[in-house]
Amino acid sequence: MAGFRLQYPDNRELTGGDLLAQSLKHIGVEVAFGLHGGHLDSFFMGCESMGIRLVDTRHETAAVQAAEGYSRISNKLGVCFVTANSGAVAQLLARAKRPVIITGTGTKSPSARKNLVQLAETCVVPIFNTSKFALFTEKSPMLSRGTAGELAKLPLLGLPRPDLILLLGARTGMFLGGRGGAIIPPLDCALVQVDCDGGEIGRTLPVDLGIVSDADAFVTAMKLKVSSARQSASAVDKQWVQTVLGLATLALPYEKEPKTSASGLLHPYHAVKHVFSAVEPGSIVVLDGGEAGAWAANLAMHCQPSAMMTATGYLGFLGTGFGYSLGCAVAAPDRKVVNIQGDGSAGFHLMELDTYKRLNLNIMTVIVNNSSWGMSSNGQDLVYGTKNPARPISSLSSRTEYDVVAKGLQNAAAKVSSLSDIQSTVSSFQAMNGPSCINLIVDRKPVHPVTTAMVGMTEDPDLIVVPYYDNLPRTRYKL
Ligand SMILES: Cc1ncc(C[n+]2csc(CCOP(=O)(O)OP(=O)(O)O)c2C)c(N)n1
Ligand SMILES: [Mg+2]
Repeated sequence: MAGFRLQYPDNRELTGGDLLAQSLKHIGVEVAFGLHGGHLDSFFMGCESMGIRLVDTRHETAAVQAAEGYSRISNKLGVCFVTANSGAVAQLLARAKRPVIITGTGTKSPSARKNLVQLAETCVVPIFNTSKFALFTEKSPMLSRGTAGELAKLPLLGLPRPDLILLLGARTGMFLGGRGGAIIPPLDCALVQVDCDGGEIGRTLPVDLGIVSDADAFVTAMKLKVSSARQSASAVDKQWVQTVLGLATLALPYEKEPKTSASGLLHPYHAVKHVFSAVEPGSIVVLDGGEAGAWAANLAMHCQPSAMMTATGYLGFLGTGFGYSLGCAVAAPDRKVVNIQGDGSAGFHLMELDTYKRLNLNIMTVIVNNSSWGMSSNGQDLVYGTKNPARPISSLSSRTEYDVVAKGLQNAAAKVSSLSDIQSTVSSFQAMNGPSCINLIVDRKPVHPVTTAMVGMTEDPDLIVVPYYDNLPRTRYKL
């Protein structure tokens, strides 16, 4: 847009509303449709000064449609305005049949969580935490015991997917299934994103409504708005809500698979499940590693943790669980911390076991040891299959004795390779005060579905496969 000279009002200072109105005027806008909201007053004043006609409706939806109708007939830009955050969201919520709230680290203060739970209960909206940080301390029938990853089960089960997702301080990207659409449906689902960082809004997925706001302030404002909206429309499919809340406790198909492989190695699902069934309720679970963390994310609920966090961050950075666990143990000395590692990720910061011992922290490190960079080698299998048998740099030594290293660092430690020893070892380590480490020997197979989803293997010639991130559309150049 070419520059233009600003007009300064005679009787008041220039506001942001003037800037918007004058910019609209400059691109030829003559009419704008909408409904009053206090946040918009400076814009209205600007429109008055600019001679932009304001047409007020009785509902924002009509204003949106009016702007569209106006634009079609006049061939000019159709403009509508809606007031700040909660009004528009309340309307979306009131219409949604299958709404879901996904919270991230942006919603964590106890008062905000209380407001959020009340809001979810009023509107009958299930709350899912992202796996980046999930709190399970609140008691509410609307709170899922699993993380947002549970929503990926819906299409697999042939069940309808959400028609509205409200992201509250939860970044899109790897933890919400990337652009692949496994968690956030690409079609027929309105996406509302609330984030205090405007740069996050729409960063990787197009949003229908973006709101730059502190998530806690937003929830408080919404609570006031929503009760009246909800009374006038109770569109929510309550049976669907119960179904999604039950996803976390659905039996997984691995339950029926043999507990050991032909070569006698433990199935990672069964091994990790046995660990968690002996872990004390209320513990904090920290997830690291590749497949190791993915199996543990499915199974941690067996110990009713108070919190669960994925340490690897949005870029999947391995090894950070040692530091996260240390921070958790210092913050909550009365709770046990379970530090889930792969044998690969364990190598990054195993020396922190020394720190754990010096501070005598109650951290139990579980190294889910498949003698490989499992997610890497399983990914290579998925992409190269039999076409190329090479599996470069994806195996690790099966002779490395992590438990011996841990003992040298004065942690109680054991190597465990049979199911019958898992629960007794976990129980005895938890009963003592101080750090411990279990070298849990498991099989590299089966491949966890998270790996399959993240690798995103496809023969589609229009896509470039980028394992572990979003596939890219293939750009073709004319030579
Ligand atoms: C710092 C860092 N380096 C490399 C990777 C790439 N990477 C992702 S998963 C993975 C394998 C992890 O192996 P392990 O910790 O043993 O867990 P497993 O998948 O075998 O359970 C690797 C190397 C990464 N995510 N982070
Ligand atoms: Mg491994």
